[in-house]
Amino acid sequence: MTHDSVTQDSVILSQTRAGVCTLTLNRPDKLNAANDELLLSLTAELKKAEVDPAVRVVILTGAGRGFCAGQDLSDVSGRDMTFTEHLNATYNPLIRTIRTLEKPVISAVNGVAAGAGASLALAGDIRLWAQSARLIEIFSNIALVPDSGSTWFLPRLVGYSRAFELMALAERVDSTDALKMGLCEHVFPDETFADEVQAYAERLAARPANALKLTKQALNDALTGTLDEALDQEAALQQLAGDHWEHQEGVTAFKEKRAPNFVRAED
Ligand code: LHQ
Repeated sequence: MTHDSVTQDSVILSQTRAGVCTLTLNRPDKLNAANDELLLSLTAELKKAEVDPAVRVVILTGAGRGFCAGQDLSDVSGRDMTFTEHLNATYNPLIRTIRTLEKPVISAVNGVAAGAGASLALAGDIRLWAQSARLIEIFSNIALVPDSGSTWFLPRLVGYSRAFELMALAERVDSTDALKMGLCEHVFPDETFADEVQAYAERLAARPANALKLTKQALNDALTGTLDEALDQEAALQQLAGDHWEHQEGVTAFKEKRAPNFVRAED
């Protein structure tokens, strides 16, 4: 948490403040619909944030009134790639990068999230929505199947049948229903959304980074494994957490009846 920085790129804006890196999809005229440049830049920016010691938390959000309207449909005709090749080259590395990133990623859904944009909204470790945000598993409107992780994320959050219904009917979910269904953790007013998200992210940034990295790894592994595997994984990762200075600091702070300081220059 040593310096603040801003870098500007045509399709992804990056700003780091108080340990929080905000990556903003920046094609507002198209509701941040994704072309290859946007997807590859976003993945590259995430990888940069992962190794930047000034970054402890990453926010993904959109410029303008949309979060992400999915694949840019004006950018798909005349491609010399198959759908499979396209997904494997762009969307899938992005989703894998988010889920394996060794720092918390917040999907800050400021507006409509449709198609692969809905998948991106679901892929964050934490999902914060603006009141006017909505999510549409819109793929079936153009007779495609949900991709970019939606088939994995959505049924885990809302159950099989609700996921199937949302996908089959391409029904839009507003923020009130999203909160009830568990598609997001918090909804904030549009007017204060960016500030609320930053404040939330700064709370996360003050938490023990190593413990959160290991927690993310454990939870992601547990989602696909057995109880036995989870117990073994917890025992192994607990050793890594327990051997880290953060643990000493947490215990010492408890004994000294003070707040722990989990942010150190050497991190
Ligand atoms: C757009 C888009 C867009 C281009 C809004 N593209 N311009 C697919 C294929 C290949 C491989 C990989 O995976 C995928 C996965 C997918 O993501 S498939 C799903 C693709 N996305 C869609 O089908 C969504 C299309 N957009 C919409 O249905 C609406 O725009 C939504 C419901 C998102 C928002 O509606 P409104 O709030 O009424 O906004 P709008 O429709 O007026 O859009 C504003 C502008 O953005 C407009 O441009 P214009 O020049 O007329 O102002 C749209 O054309 C443009 N835009 N989405 N995906």
